[in-house]
Parts: sequence; structure tokens; C-alpha cells
Amino acid sequence: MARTALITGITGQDGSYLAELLLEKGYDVHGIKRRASQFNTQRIDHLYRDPHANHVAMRLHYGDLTDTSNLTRILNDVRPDEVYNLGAQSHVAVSFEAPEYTADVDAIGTLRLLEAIRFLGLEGKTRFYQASTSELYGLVQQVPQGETTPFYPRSPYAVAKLYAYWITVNYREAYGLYACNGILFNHESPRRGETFVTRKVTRALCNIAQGLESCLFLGNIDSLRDWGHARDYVRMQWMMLQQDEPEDFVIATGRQYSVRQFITWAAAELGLELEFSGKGVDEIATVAAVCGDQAPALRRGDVIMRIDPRYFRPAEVETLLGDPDKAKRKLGWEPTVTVREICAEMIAEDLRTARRHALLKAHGMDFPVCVED
Ligand code: NDP
Ligand code: GDR
Repeated sequence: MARTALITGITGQDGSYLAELLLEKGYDVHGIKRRASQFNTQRIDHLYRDPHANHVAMRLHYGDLTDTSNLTRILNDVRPDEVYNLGAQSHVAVSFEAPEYTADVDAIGTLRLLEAIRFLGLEGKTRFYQASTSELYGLVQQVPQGETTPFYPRSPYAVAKLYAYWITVNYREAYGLYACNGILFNHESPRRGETFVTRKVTRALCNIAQGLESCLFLGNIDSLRDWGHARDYVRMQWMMLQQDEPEDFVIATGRQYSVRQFITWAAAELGLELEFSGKGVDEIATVAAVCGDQAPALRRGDVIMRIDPRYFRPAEVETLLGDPDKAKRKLGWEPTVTVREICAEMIAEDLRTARRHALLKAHGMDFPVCVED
């Protein structure tokens, strides 16, 4: 009998890679997708099979982490061996604008799932993975951050995730549920949401290089992050649920770079050398040299990045650096892709799209390029 997994957030970056991994491993995969006014399954369309076919390994259910009866019904129908709770309002800056909704989805949504597992008497069958985050460390108390580093959340998102972290631990201790937290540091890919900083940079620079946008606006480019590849990190999510005993793990690369460094790499992939000048909100990045033919719209001296204080957060997480030692020791997990390689992969993908759009534009088929945030 194939094992069955339920993924909340299957339409997101991690959900799509995890669905691929579990299907490869022979699982029957069920995912929860939200009702939207337009199709929202682009990241998993390549995994879709006609639901009328004989054996369909991936099935989608309409649902929402704010809806207790919906979650309970889906869990009762699917009775999964493994639940991966990846669904979340996952944008830190947005959580300052929608704090109550973020708490409802990210904190209470986790409780709803755990309670439904218990209510349905699935504690002995269903293993639970909670998508915890390095944002829990916030104002860091120790460098690097590991499983025992104290938390100090700095956003409504992180505070909601702190509740989700502890309620997962509590259900493990109180009810013997096999429940684990993966404390994941930032992870990226060509499927990264367009408003997170790495993807915002790669997408905008490709559009600028092709003449589809003129300038990239960013907030704090001095913040430091430990970036890995989403595909490596979902492998670890699955590994955590295959152990004899449930435990929490930090997943990170153990290397840290600034947003500014990432911009420099992204530009270099396009044959651009940048010069940063000015200070604080007046800082800009100018093209110092162009080589190759990947940026036909750009000349030396063009300003391609400016600071917009609108992107500063009310409370910032300045620096994060993870210690993945436990994951390496206990599970034999290693990250396989460097951030420089991730950046190259993201640029290659976004450049393909930008070139396609530029070609359409050149043939008079103009369309608005969405640059918001
Ligand atoms: P994404 O933002 O790409 O995906 C989030 C997913 O959650 C989407 O499928 C989204 O649906 C879904 N979702 C949002 N709100 C709800 C809701 N109310 N009910 C049900 N589903 C909802 O996030 P990632 O894939 O990058 O991250 C996965 C998880 O890991 C998240 O919980 C995130 O907080 C956490 N995390 C991510 C890290 C990272 O660096 N990527 C690091 C550490 C933790 P839709 O497609 O319709 O918007
Ligand atoms: P983060 O990722 O907040 O770490 O949360 P994000 O890419 O949004 O920001 C990283 C850093 O870049 C700075 N920054 C900007 N960020 C965005 N989004 N847009 C900008 O214009 C911009 N300019 C500078 C930010 O201030 C920040 O310091 C991600 C999410 O995936 C969370 O769900 C996850 O929990 C954490 O990673 C680990």
C-alpha cells in the first residue's frame, strides 16, 4: 500500500518541490489549495493528472487553514500517514500589515490541524511536520543559531510561528503525537514567490536587462541571510518524519551573505558589473561595465537600483546564520547547492521569461509587467 501524505501550502514554493519528492517516492499525495479568482496552481501544474484517470497519485482539495471544519473533514477523508504543514501567510513585511490574519493562519491554523488529528483519533497513525523558521531567532542571542538558541521574534509573522512551534512541541509531549519542527533558514529557487528579496532581485534585473523595467527598488540591502535551495530543504522535511523518534532540527547552510552581495552576483550572471554609491536611503547601484549580450537594454552609467524606505520593516531581522550540525550528524543531511549556484539558476529561469516577454513586446504585443513589491 502506498503511503499517503497531506500537504498544506502545496501550491507554494516548498509545497511544489515536496509534492514532486513524495510522488517520486511512490506516495499518494493530497494537497490543500485555496479558492482563488484565477488559477493558482502554476507551480504544480506539471504534476497534475486528469482526476478521471485510473490511478491518480496527486489530488487537490479546496480548503483553508482558517476553516476548522474543512480541515477536519479533509483529514478524516484522507487519513494521511504524514501531514506537512507548509501553508502560511509567509511574508514577513505583509505580516505587519495583516497581523491578525497572519496569526489566524500561521498560529491557530497549526493548532486546528493538530486538534483535528487528535479529535479524529489519528495520533497513533499520522506524523506531523511543522514549517518553523529562522525568523524565530529574530534579534539574535547567539551566533550561529542552533536548536537550543533562545528565540526573540521580531514580526507578527515570527510571533505567530513561535506559537506554532510551541504548540507542535506541546502536542508531542502531551499526547505522544509524532510531531516535529523544521527550523528552516531562508531557502530559494526559481519558484520563489516574486516578492521575496532574492526573486525580486533576479526577476527585476532580468526585466531591466531586457528593457521591460527601468529600476529596482529595495529596502535594507545590508541585512544578512543564510540562503539554501528549496529542493535540498524539502528533502530534509521528509527525512525528519522517517526517524524512530520525533525531534526538531535546524536546516541551514552555515554560510551568510548580504542582500547587496546577492544583487552583485545576480548582476554578474547578466554580465553586469555594479558600483554602489551614496549612503542610507540615497544609496544607488550603477552599471560600471557591461559584457556579453544578456543585457541589451543597459549602458555604463545606468542606475538600476535605488532604496525605497517603504520596504524597510518596522522591526528588522538584521542577521541570521544557522548551525546545521545536528541535521548533518543525525540524519546525514548536507546542502548540495550554494547560494551562488541558486542565484545562477534563478537568473537563467527569469532571463528566459524576460526574453520571451521582450520578444512579444518587440512584435507589438505589449503587456503590463507587474513590479509591485
Ligand atoms: P509560499 O509563500 O511560497 O507558500 C505558502 C503556501 O501557503 C501557498 O500554497 C499558499 O497558497 C498557502 N496558504 C497561504 N495562506 C493560506 C491559508 N489561509 N490557508 C491555506 N493555505 C494557505 O511559502 P514557502 O513555500 O516559501 O514556505 C513554506 C512554509 O515554510 C511556510 O509556512 C513558510 O512560512 C515556511 N518557511 C519558509 C522559508 C523559506 O525561506 N521559504 C523558511 C522558513 C519557513 P496560495 O498559493 O494560494 O497563496
Ligand atoms: P525574510 O525574506 O523576511 O527573511 O523571510 P525576504 O526575502 O522577504 O527578506 C530578506 C531580507 O531582505 C530585506 N529586503 C527586502 N525584502 C523584501 N521582501 N523586499 C525588498 O524589497 C527588500 N529589500 C530588502 C528584508 O528586509 C530582509 O532583511 C523569508 C520568508 O520566506 C519567511 O516565510 C521565512 O520564514 C524566512 O525567510 C526564513
